[in-house]
Amino acid sequence: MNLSWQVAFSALMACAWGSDLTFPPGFKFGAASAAYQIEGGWNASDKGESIWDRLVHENPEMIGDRSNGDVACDSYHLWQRDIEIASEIGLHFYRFSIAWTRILPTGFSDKISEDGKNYYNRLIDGLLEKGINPVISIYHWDLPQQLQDLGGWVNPLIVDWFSDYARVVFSLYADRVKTWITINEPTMICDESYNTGFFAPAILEPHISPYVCAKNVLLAHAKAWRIYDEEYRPKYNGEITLANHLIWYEPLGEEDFELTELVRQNLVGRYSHPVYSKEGGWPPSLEKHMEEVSRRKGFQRSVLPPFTREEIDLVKGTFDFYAMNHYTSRLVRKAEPSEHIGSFPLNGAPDLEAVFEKDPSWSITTSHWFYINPEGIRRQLAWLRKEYGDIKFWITENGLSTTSGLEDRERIEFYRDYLKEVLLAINEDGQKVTGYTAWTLMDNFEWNDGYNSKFGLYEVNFTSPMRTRRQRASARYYKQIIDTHSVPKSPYDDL
Ligand code: PNW
Repeated sequence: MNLSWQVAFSALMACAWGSDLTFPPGFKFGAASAAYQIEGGWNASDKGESIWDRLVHENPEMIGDRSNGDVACDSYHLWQRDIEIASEIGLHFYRFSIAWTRILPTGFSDKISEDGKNYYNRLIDGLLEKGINPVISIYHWDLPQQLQDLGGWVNPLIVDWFSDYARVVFSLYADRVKTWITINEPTMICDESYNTGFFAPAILEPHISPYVCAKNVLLAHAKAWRIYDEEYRPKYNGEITLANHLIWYEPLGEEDFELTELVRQNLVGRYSHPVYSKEGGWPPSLEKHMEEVSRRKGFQRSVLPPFTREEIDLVKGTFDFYAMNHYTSRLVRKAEPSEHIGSFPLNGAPDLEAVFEKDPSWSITTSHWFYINPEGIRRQLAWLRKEYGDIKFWITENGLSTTSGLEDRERIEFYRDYLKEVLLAINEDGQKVTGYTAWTLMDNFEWNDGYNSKFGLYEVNFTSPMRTRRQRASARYYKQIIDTHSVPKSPYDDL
């Protein structure tokens, strides 16, 4: 069968086994990765040290298998193979991140590394040669240690340090890269890290830092967006936004509706309202709540630092689309008096007196935090539209962790079920979802889980010096999704 016949036939089959399971014309599929998780070459050439280099070397006990990203998938050397597998799947785009310390070894823009610059030049050109669009995340958690020593994300000067770095990256690659993510998942940078102390920079300080960090991350994003908008968009006409990690929160009982809404404002709203709402600034309900909590705790001012009028205007509207990373859901209930409340955003929200639970119907995965609830992705999209209007969405991450094996039936079923919900959002709810990104192209260093949790469409053999990549059944299924522009039956559906 030639390709167009194959597409028509599969679309017909898709219609036959469910409602309309085809994606709208122009819908794009890709896969994602992040520099620290795949590159290795942690001190190759003049690369500087990042906060993840420091964490894994000084605190190996914080990583499940006591491993690190020193070599990881060795993409620093094996990038051609990465392009090859992206091309085997037929990806429309490949989302990867730039290691700040590979481009700017000191963290500052006084010195640009030739080797670092060339590494990403080769990767970008190689992808384009294969017809795969590069999508760049400028920051995916690997802050230069030197900047951390100066306070990192809680020092307001980081707004300039980050935007200087972003300008360097634009100046090097904006001629060829048309889609940009400034910062990946502020909630992991500001909440998960400071609330647990287990995420780089391994500092436990849950009272002040998450909120100061949130403000600085938003200002840094906004400044970088405006640099692109003013200096690069006129020439290259690309698109840029930040990527938010969204857990879908449902109320446990009817009495928990209002609390759940406040929890959503703390995760989604705190990083979205300042950017996507008409009025800008913090979500009003959260701002009011944090003022009360701060006063109750004895502070003279809110721990959620206010924006000035100028800052509100700087941040407001700094998006071209909404980039959503989504994996999992939680049920929310009010904490009992003196009940221990786990850390935000996964287990609870102490400042909101909320406890998070799992619905018994959600199955568990290899990652301790990850329960499967496909409906969550559609409900999350609906909530975002209710809050911020009819904006354009890209799913910039979604995928499943497993332990091992090439016949990964669970991953196929995960993609089938989550993509069906994305289709319902598009076809039934009329949402403008225009792209979907599988996390991840190949198994890689999964942060605190090390190499124990595998999210890859390709398996990587981490005991071989060649870091051999082998195709999983899910990679073939994802290729079929791309080729047919629909959600086909899983190969296991008839078993
Ligand atoms: C994302 N959670 O992180 C990151 O962008 C990736 O680097 C990471 O490998 C991937 O998802 C899988 O974990 C998340 O706790 C980390 O809900 C934690 C959560 C979600 C996403």
